[in-house]
Amino acid sequence: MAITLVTGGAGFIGSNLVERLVERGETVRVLDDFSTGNAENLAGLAGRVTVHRGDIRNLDEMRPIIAGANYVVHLAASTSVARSVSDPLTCNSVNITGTLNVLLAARDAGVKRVIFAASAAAYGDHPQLPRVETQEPCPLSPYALSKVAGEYYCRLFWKLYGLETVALRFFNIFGPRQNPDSPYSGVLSTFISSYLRGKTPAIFGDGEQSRDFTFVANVVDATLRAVAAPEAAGRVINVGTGVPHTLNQTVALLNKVLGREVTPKYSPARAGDVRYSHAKIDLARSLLGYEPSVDFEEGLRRTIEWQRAAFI
Ligand code: NAD
Ligand code: UD2
Repeated sequence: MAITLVTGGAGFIGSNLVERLVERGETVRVLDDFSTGNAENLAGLAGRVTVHRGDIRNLDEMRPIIAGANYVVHLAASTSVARSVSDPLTCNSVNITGTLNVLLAARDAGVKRVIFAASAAAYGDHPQLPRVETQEPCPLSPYALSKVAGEYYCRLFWKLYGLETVALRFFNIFGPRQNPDSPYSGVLSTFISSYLRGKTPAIFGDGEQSRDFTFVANVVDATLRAVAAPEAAGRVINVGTGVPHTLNQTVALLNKVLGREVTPKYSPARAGDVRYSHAKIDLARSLLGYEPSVDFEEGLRRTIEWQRAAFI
C-alpha cells in the first residue's frame, strides 16, 4: 500500500483524513507541532499511525520524515484569520515558508503528488457568486494571502520541477473534532456548543450572511480523490457543497433537529466579514468525480452527536 504523510494530521481535518486512510489500509505518517492539533484526535489510531512531532518551518527536520512517502497531504498551517492580522510574520513563516519547505522536501524525495489545503479565503469579498476557480483572487487577510501564495507555489512546482500538486480550496468545513472551545473555531461548532450548554447563540450581523458549510467527510472524500485523479495535477479546485445556508436558516435547522425554540441574540457584524459565500463545484465533479455525500442537516446531526459525547 502507499505511504502517505499528512502534515497537520493531528488537527480537525487532518485527523479525520488520517482515520480514513488507516481504515483503507494505507501506511500513514503524521507531522504536527500540536500548536492547535491534539493527540486526542488520533487516540483511536494508536499503533497504526507513525506520529512525528515537528515543525514544517524546519526543512532539515522534515526531510527524513518525508523520505519514502508516495503522497503528501499538506494541511499544517496557522489557521486563524484573526491571528494572521495581528501577527502576519508567523502566518507568513508557517503558511508560506512552511509550504515551500514541504514542496522542496517532497520534490527532492521523489514524492508522486502533494495535495495542498487552500482556502475559499482566496475569494475575499469578490462580488461574483457562486465562487468559481477562474475568479481573480482577492485575499483580505495575511492568512488568505498565504493560502493564495501556497497555490502559486504548488503550480510552480508542477510547471517548473514536475512535482504533481493539487490545491483544494476548502470552504467552511465542520464536523467531529473541530474544537468548539477554540476562539478560532467555526460558527457551527460554536452554535452547537451553545445549544448543548443551554446558552444563546450570538449572531454577528443580521444573520443573512451565507456560507457553504461542508461536512468534513465530504472534504476527506475530495482529498482522497485528488490524490489519485489523473487530470487534477497542477489545478486549483473548489471543495464545498454548492449549497449556501444563512445563519438564520442554520438556527432554524438547529431548532428543528434539537426540538428547541431558540432565538439568537444579534450583535454588530464582524469587521471584514464576508457577506455571501458558496462554491461552484463543477470542476471537482469533472476532475475528481466528487459529489458531496453528507448534506448540511445530516452533517449537523453527526456533529451534534460527537459534541454531545465529547464535551457534555
Ligand atoms: P487545525 O488547526 O485543526 O489543523 C492544523 C494543524 O496543523 C494542527 O494540527 C496544528 O497543530 C498543525 N500545525 C500548525 N502549525 C504547524 C507547524 N508549523 N508545523 C507542523 N504542524 C503545524 O485546522 P483545520 O481546520 O483542520 O485546517 C486544516 C487545513 O485546512 C489548514 O491548512 C487550513 O488553513 C485549511 N482550511 C480549513 C478550513 C476549515 O473550515 N476548517 C477552511 C479552509 C482551509
Ligand atoms: C472561514 C474560516 C477562515 C477563512 C474564511 C474564508 C473558520 C473558523 N474560519 O471564516 O479561516 O478560511 O472562512 O472565507 O473556518 N459568526 C457569528 N457568530 C459566531 C461566530 C461566527 O455570527 O459566534 C459569523 C461570522 O461573523 C461569519 C459567519 O458566522 O459571518 C462564519 O464565521 P466563521 O468564523 O465560522 O467562518 P468565516 O467564513 O468567517
